[in-house]
Amino acid sequence: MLIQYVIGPAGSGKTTLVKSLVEYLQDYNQEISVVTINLDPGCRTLPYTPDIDIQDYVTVDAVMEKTGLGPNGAMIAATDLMVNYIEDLKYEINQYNDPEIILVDTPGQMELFSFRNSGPMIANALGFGSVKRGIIFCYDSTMCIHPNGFISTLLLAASVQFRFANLSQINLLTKKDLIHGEKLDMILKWVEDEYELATATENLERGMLKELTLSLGRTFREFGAVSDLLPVSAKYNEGVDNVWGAIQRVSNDDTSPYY
Ligand SMILES: Nc1nc2c(ncn2[C@@H]2O[C@H](COP(=O)(O)OP(=O)(O)OP(=O)(O)O)[C@@H](O)[C@H]2O)c(=O)[nH]1
Ligand SMILES: [Mg+2]
Repeated sequence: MLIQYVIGPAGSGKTTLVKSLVEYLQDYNQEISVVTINLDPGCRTLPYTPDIDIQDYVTVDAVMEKTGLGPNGAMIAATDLMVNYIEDLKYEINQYNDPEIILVDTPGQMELFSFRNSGPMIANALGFGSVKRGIIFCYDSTMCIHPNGFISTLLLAASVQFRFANLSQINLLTKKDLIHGEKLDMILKWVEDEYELATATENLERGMLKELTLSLGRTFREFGAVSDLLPVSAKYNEGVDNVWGAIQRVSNDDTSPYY
C-alpha cells in the first residue's frame, strides 16, 4: 500500500489533481484500488467524494463557532486538532481491503500542514506496517513563468522536502494548459540546464532580485533540489498517466526514501 500526500501552495491544483488521478486509476482499464482522504478542514466543496474526510471530525466552521476565532486562527487551530483523530483515520483506513494507493488531499494553506507539527505527525502516524509514503508537490505553472517565481516555488518545494525528510517527492508542473507551449518548454529547460535558468534570470530579472535568483538557483542545484518536473493538466486529464508512472517508479525503487 502506498500513501501519497498531495501538497502545494494555495490554489496550485491539489484537489483537482486528486480528482483526476482517482478517475484515471478507477478507469476500467486500470482498476487500481484507491482510497481518497480529505485532510483539509476548511474546504467548502470538493469535486470528488472523499472516502475518508477529516471534516467528519473537525471543521474550521465548528472551531470558529466554538472558540470565536476568526477564519485564520480557526484554520490554525483546526489543523492542529487533526492530530487528535489519527487513530480514527487509521481505523477508517483499515476498513478498506489493503488498497493499492491512498491519495491524501492537504489544506490550501500549505504552511499550516507542512510547517506546523500536525502534518509531519499525521504523515508519520499513517505510515504503519509496510505502508510506503511519498509526497506529490504541485508547482503552479502560472507562478513559474518568471525565474523569480520558479525559484520561489522551488524554495517551497525544498522546504516541504526538508520537513518530510524521510518521504520521497514527485514534483509536478500543474495547469500546463494555462501556459503557452514555448513557456512550458522554457520552464522544463530551466530544470534540465542551469545555464538556461541563469540566462533567463540575467535577461528577465533586475538588481538585487536578479542576484538573489541567480544565487538561489546555483545553491539549489548544488544540493540536488532541482529535480524533474512532470507537466500535467488535471483539468483536461493530460499527463496524469505520467504521474501514475512516476509514483510506481519511486515506490518500486529500493533506494528511494520510501523505505
Ligand atoms: N486550467 C486549469 N485549471 C486548473 C487545473 N487544475 C486546477 N485548476 C483550477 O485552479 C483552481 C484551484 O484548483 P484546486 O484543485 O482547488 O487547487 P487546490 O490546490 O486544491 O486549492 P486549495 O485547496 O484551495 O489550496 C480551480 O479553479 C481549478 O479549477 C488545470 O489543470 N488547468
Ligand atoms: Mg484543495
